[in-house]
Amino acid sequence: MTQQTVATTPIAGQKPGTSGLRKKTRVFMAPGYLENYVQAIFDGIGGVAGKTLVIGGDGRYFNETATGTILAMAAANGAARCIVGQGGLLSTPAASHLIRTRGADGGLILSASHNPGGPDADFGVKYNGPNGGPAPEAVTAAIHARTLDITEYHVFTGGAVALDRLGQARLGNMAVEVVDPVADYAALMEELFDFEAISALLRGGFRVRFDAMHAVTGPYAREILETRLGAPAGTVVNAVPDPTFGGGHPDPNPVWAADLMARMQAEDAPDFGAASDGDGDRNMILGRNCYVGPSDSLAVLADRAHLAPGYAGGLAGVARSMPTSAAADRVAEARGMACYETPTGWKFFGNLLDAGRVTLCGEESAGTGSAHVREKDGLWAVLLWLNILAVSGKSVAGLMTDHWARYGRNYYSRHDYEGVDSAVAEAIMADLEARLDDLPGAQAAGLTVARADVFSYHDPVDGSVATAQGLRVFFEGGARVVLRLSGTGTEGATLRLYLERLETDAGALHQDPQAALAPVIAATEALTGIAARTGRRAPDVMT
Ligand code: G16
Repeated sequence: MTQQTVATTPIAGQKPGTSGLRKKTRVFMAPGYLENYVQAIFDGIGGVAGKTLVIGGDGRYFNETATGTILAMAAANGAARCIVGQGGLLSTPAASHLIRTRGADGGLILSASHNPGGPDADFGVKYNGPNGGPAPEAVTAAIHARTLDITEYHVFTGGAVALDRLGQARLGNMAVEVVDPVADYAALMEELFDFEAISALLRGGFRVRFDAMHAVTGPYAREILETRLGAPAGTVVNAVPDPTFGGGHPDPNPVWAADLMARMQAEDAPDFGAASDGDGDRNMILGRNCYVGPSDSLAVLADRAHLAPGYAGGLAGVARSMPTSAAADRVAEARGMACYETPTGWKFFGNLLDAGRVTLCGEESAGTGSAHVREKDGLWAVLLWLNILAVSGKSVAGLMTDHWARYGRNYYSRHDYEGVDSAVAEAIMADLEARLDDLPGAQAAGLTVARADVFSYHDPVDGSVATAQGLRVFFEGGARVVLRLSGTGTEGATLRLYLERLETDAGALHQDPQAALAPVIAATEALTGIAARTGRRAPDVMT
């Protein structure tokens, strides 16, 4: 026998409504746990017999072992072919591209995204569908349902594939193709962007620092920025994927990419700084002394994407997640583009992209992307910024100044309270939700509530409805706060506050965002009592 069927019981513990499973690495490493969840995915998508799958991950601890296990399970479940990144590596956007370009039936991506990696940190698995994007709600619901009644899994035991060797191999009856994780993706970037203009910029002394945070984008960024575009060696730092991400937290924000932030504020700062996360789908954009928030980045890209060849024909429309600021809406309105507001989660952009209603999408959680794949794409965002900088001849700060002068500034910040006792976090949300109807007209620290609701989304393409997607309080004068519980944490609850205030007075466009948002922060505390109820004096992370 080269194949085993192993009896199992429901153990995966996936939260309903989430598009994958994130747990502590040791949980995934426990005997049969990964297998149990992978079989639930296979069963939940109607089996994989005769199908082609793309498999790869972000290189975190357990990535390569898990890749081997998944290949063995795909073989035992009758898959026809698996396309796998060399060494088990594929960035999330590169996996999405491979699924699409190779006409695969879907893919499994091994990552816990921006969460830390290592035996005592986090691991994750998610399924992407044939369009290359995160599974839609109906599919995640079917997978979740299967995690609750699974009884057995199947695994091939007759050999293994050497993941370090490029080329064709076999696992039982299944073909396995080990591919260069970077090549197809780099070719796609060359199609979309003006590599000549970017190259001239980089060779002309414009200095870039790209921090790969010891994660998967290192090899992609080195190949594209240094080899193809001619940036000096050393432009990409922390470029070798490491199973523990150098012991760090591969989350490209001002807190976790503090070293890059500091360098961009130094006297000899480079002209442009950027970072990406564990699996390469998030991005952070910086100029000298200038942090570009994700919501502003989406707005600038929506305004100027036509400067890149891949978008020269203009954009069909733009979509943003609800907690993302309305900066992009103002661009869409001025340019006569459609604009959509979706719940948090990239999967909600899939239908809009597939239907050709939007070309660009973005989220406040440092994700920006376009119709070129069905995932957010960190390096893509960096290249689009470089393309715009090269063609416009402006600095990052110069672009932001121009942008705010034209459209006004949506001051924005997200405050995260991490590792909060789940019962406390849920009570804060429930108490506010119970009072939403009574809030209009109420005073909170000097602001007046205009309206308040729970966000629901009606998908205009397939008519599906997603309810309970966050609490929104709008204040007179245009400020708002959104409250949500994170769906991606692995310890306790993470309570997120998304604070926003529009400023159109040209004289007040360059304040510190925290100062500009002080009235909204105070009003939120007055409405929720978060500090007292969590015992925290300040948020753990402010972006
Ligand atoms: C994932 C999704 C993103 C979403 C984020 C929300 O990000 O892919 O679309 O914005 O979760 O996270 P939370 O629920 O913690 O606010 P990633 O980068 O972790 O895959």
